Amino acid sequence: MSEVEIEEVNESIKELEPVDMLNHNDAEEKKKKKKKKKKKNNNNIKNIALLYPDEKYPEGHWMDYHHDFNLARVTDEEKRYLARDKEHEQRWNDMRKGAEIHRRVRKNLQNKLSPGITLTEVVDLVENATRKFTGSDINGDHVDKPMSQGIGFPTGVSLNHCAAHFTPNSGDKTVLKFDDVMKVDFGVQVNGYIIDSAWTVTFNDKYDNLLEAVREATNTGIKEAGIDVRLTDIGEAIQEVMESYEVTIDGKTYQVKPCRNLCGHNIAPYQIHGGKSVPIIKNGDETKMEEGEHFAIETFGTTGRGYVVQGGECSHYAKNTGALPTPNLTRAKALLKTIDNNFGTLPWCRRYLDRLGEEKYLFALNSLVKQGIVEDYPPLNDIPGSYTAQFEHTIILHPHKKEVVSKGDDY
Ligand SMILES: [Co+2]
Repeated sequence: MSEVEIEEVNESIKELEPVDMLNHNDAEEKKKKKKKKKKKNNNNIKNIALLYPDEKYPEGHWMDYHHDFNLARVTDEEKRYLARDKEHEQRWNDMRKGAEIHRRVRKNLQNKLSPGITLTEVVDLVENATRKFTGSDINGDHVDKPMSQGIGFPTGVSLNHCAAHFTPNSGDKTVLKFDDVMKVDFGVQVNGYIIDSAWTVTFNDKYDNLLEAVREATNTGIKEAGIDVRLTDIGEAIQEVMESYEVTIDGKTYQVKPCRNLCGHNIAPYQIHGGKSVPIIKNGDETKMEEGEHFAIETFGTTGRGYVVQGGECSHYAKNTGALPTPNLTRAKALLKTIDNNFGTLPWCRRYLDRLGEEKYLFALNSLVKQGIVEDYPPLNDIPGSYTAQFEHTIILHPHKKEVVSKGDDY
């Protein structure tokens, strides 16, 4: 599909769809003219490899380790560490590519967000742009190398008391409202290396302090992260910052609480949760971060009780790893084949199955879940009436420094 890039916030959505469907020559002409103008804009949506012909992608934001036990890494043996880091250059470049795509996708979205947009339109903007930038727009996959790059996981657009794991299923008509607090959490993967980054969208400034609390809490987690740092210590630092904020919304004052059962995590190839959890409270976990690992540092703050529970219609799923049983049903076997071919162990949502032409699959899907072959990830909610916010970045623990690879000028 030819792409249209329209910057104007209000007209963009309404203008985009009808024009695309018209066959009239004058409409086509106008479109072409518009496109020509946009070609000069560096925010064009096309395969990102065309914008970086040498395939070298920009580095993220570099930060020194600040703990004493890391100091040797920036002085004495830096050269040796750097040599070791070089061995992973391809991996870092893949991640930087994913991060650059993430920044461009979210910038494009941010220009088009306003009350009245539907959540389906929001996720389509994110996912179609991701497909374009990664060059995986044919059936969501590379023709020759399936799953080599593309969407890392379903686009979360969780509202208000829903903290995470909401994405619309097909037919969802939810409209974004002026008073909503929306967490946009999406992923880009290149050769299985996933960039996981999120921010919170609001239109009403009454939430500003809540967002500030969570932004600062996430930045604290990033600052504290380092080789040999204990996970509980990161959680403790995050919690302290988060709870130091008070917010007043509609005349009621709240101390911001972390959602204590939500965590950041390390990321393994094609696996969004690599096995380590980065708590956002002091939880006593003395596991340490290690050199060469890459982590999603994310924090959630809330005006509610600070604990989320599953609820609402499920959209997110992922195949489990390890030894798995054979599906009982023939239909489930076929569905699993679709899952294996298109997602492997990457998370996905029902819309992606619909897009692949799968129909009437819920019974089979539920049986895969019951057998433990596929894991379901229902929406996670704090108490009704509460507001939750999230910020998240992906960081790389290089031997000598850390790199906040998904950092942008927006957050
Ligand atoms: Co994450």
